Amino acid sequence: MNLKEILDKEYGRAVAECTNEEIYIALLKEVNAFASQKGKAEGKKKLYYISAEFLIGKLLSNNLINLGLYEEVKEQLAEAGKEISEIEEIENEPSLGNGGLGRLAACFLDSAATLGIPADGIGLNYHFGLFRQVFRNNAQTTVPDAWISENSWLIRTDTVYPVNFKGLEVKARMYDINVTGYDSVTNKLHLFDIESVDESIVKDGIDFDKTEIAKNLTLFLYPDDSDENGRLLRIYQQYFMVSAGAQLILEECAARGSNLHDLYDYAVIQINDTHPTMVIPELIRLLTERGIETDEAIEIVSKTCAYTNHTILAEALEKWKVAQLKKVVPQLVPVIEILDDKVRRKFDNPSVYIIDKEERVHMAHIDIHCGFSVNGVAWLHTEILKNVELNHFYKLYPEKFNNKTNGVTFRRWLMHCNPELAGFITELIGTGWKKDARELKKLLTFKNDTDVLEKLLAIKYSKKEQLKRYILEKQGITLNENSIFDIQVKRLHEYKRQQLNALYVIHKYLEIKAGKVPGTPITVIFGAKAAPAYTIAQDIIHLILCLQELIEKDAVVSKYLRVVMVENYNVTYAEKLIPACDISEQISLASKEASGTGNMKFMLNGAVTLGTEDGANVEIHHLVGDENIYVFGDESHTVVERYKRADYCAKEYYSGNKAVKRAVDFIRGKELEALGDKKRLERLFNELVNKDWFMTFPDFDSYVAAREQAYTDYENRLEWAKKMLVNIAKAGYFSSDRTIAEYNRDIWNV
Ligand code: 26Q
Repeated sequence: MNLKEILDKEYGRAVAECTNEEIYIALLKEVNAFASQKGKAEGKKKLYYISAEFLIGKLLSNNLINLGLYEEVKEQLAEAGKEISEIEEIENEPSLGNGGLGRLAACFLDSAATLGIPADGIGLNYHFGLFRQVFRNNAQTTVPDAWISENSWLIRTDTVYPVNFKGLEVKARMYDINVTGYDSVTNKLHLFDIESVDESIVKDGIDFDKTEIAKNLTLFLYPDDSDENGRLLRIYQQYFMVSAGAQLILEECAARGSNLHDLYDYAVIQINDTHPTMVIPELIRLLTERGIETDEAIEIVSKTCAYTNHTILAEALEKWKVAQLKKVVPQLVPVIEILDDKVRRKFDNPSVYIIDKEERVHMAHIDIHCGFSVNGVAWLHTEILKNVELNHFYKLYPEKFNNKTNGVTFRRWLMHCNPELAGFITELIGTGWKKDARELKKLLTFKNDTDVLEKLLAIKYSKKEQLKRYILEKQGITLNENSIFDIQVKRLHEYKRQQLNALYVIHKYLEIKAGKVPGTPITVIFGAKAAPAYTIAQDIIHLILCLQELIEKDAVVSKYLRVVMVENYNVTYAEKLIPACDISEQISLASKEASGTGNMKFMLNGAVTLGTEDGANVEIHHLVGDENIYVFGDESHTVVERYKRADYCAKEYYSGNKAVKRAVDFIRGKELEALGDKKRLERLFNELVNKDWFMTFPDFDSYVAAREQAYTDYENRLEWAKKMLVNIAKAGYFSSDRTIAEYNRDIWNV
């Protein structure tokens, strides 16, 4: 790519004379043209990955890397005195996802394109995505996060489908984003939108009139669903996505030669959690409309659809009232009733019915009965689904259940975010790992090579310096690059237990006050958005921000311990934080985190995990061995049994454990009251002492012990570097290329 020529043609100016924005726009056009030239993966059968979330992150560097253009563009920019990072700054990050599930969908598209699999994504073009988080008075506030501009990666297409709601017909227009594979083909992400969206109805943060569907349908991802109109809006969004998606799939398959009776030979639809479940009744409806008998239509669809479960939290399992569906999509209700009727005739176990006795539709039950595959996202998660949560279904359909341990794309999560480490790995073992991540194992031969270990430490240090510069610029906070970076970044949820991390911070603060200072200073970094209606999550953010301020103002303690909560944690922030991390906090209550994918990204970048035996941490532990991970806390069977017995009493632990009591009491002590909101802090205190639903107290002692051990071990720099090296070397298993190859082998067969 000749940047000079491109800019000369576009603007008649030299590279150095162009603004960053002009360069960005020219690159965007050029990259899209390049991507199209690559051609798409072709074949009779195609995978459609349908998801309410695609957390794709910025695309410029990602696409340049995948198209093999990154180095030359970077060099040409440097010749003109420009840094590619300045050009990256121009791009808005589309926040079309909440967290793990959405980011996984983006990694999967990257890997499918890389492996040359015909695979497109189907989703929604939310204008504001998820909210942008702003801290005010030590609390989270929310504002719309507009990302679409003339110069986004969206390509408007001429494809339009009608979508019918009760009393309202709208048009779904398809927008495409190119999905570049690494040294491979270009697939598509199809995002549907309606023309009549009106961004001006958003007032006062992220509030808007939830009843004006034609104006608000694609404004936000998961608008506050704490009121009835919000819940209905979610149904509108889901149906809009699946109806347009189903029409696209039928049209494309017919064009490839399907007579629709053989749809499953032309399409496989992976349903990403239950949010797109309505695609099943919608496809059945569309097939019968096209003259296929209902029974056959059900069979065709059941051979086409596969379902991935991402959570075992009861409250996240979607159930819609029949009455709600009737208000929005009455045409689907008879189809769902037929499906339910079939289930009732076949099985006399109410726990597997689709419609329960309270007239609620269990979306996951539709997926399990009417799909040919049900998969969990990590070994432990799938075991829990089979043996506990979905055991009734497992007994009916053991052959449908399978595990697909998650993975992440190494293009974004190593080559892009940590070129220093990627380059060093290539120096040591060649380039083969980029196409076959298992080759990272070759690094193990350098386990006792002091030069290699020292270089690893030097790279980590430089990534800490870079993060320091970034946070200083963004938030005006100065980190100590010589401290231990101990990081927990992920959505805020009680089961993820940021509150346990915060209790440790209090504990450490009090220990330092008492004169027990750590050998190396510690920087505890948090990043998390909380759902606006999730009160306790907001309270936990408040606690963390108050602790940040308290310690900041304490001249003595702040020499040894600092807390920093980064604002508006997103993919771009993750790309800066993860390479700079020493200790990766993965401390969910065992059995609750389906997999986690941050854990994999940290490991790949040479952080050592401090975690519970939960989700994919179990597999990380197995791969790296006891020496190279810090594991603590009760195991999942203990937790599951404790829930079953329903005899957990937080107060007993609180009264019986001095360290727990001291840390918890601090939440409503005078130091924090002076900085924070008494009501919030009291509420959090009471929640912990009287409920502690995610059982932080039983794990507190072992957590403190494991964390102290990690800090002690950190002092021996070469031994620590060995742990880093083993983590990097063993991370190959967590490449999403491996995950996608398994999906294709066991489920998709495209
Ligand atoms: C449901 C009902 C009403 C409103 C919102 C929702 C809702 C929204 C988003 C439910 C779930 C989600 C997102 C779930 C999610 O991100 N799960 C994560 O998926 C990752 C990829 O498999 C796993 O690694 C994580 O462990 C899991 O938490």
